[in-house]
Amino acid sequence: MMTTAFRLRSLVRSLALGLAVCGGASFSLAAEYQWDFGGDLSGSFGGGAMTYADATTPGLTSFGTTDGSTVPHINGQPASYMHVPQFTLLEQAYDVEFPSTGPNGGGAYVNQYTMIFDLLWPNALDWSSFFNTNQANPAGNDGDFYLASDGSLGINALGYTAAGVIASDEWHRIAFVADLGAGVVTYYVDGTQEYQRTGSSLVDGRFSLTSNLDAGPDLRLFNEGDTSGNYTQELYINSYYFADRALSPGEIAALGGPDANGIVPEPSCVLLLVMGLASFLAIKR
Ligand SMILES: [Ca+2]
Ligand SMILES: [Ca+2]
Ligand SMILES: [Ca+2]
Repeated sequence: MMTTAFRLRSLVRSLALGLAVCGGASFSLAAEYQWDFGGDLSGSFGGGAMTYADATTPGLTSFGTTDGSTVPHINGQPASYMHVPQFTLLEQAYDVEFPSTGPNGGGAYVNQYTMIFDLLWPNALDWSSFFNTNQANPAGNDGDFYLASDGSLGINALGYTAAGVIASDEWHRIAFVADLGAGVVTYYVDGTQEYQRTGSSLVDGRFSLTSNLDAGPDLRLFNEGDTSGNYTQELYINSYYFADRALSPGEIAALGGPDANGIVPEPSCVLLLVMGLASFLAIKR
């Protein structure tokens, strides 16, 4: 028979372990958000809001499951996806809001973050914007990260990977990891670093995001405002992940390549806390 004091110590130890693993040495808990596109724009965890940016986008957007022929499975497994069209208007696309994310990284905006996309472009590769940090997407305001027609990834202001890191009609897991105050932005494909920008601080510049201190959405996905051509493309997305911290190379490597179950199957912190509680209850019995 366990004493009450022992039970409480066990509970505290379990919770402390969970918090330590979640937050690292600093115990600072980052917010994580994910969308897995099981039929609509609702999120899987994190409480973020993804919405249609205009009234025409819902009719251009569809949801489905890979069939292994028209749309390849992911590692042989059926995956739920959102089918995104090539847009024709600046107003189209998807707005994303991160309500638990405040300013970080030494500025007034979000300067430390990670975005991960499980994506497939079905057609011959051409310029395709991942996001515009200017969520209003005005004419003349470029996207801030692109697939280029040679299969490289990047943007002039940060630099590009080698050509051919992306192939058409293949699922890839693409990560954009920003620590803007440190001047470091790193791109990964399928867990492998393909490019890193280093240099002067980029704090509160074009790559920073608005936060929960700024009313409304903080990011626009898959459109851009360069009016010299159409730099959006038809694509399929299986999963989209955002964290308001810069994930380490080891964490990105551990997440690896695309997965039909999504980028992060469970929010790691909640899972660890649940495991801690479960072990406490097991001891209690
Ligand atoms: Ca921009
Ligand atoms: Ca906001
Ligand atoms: Ca999915």
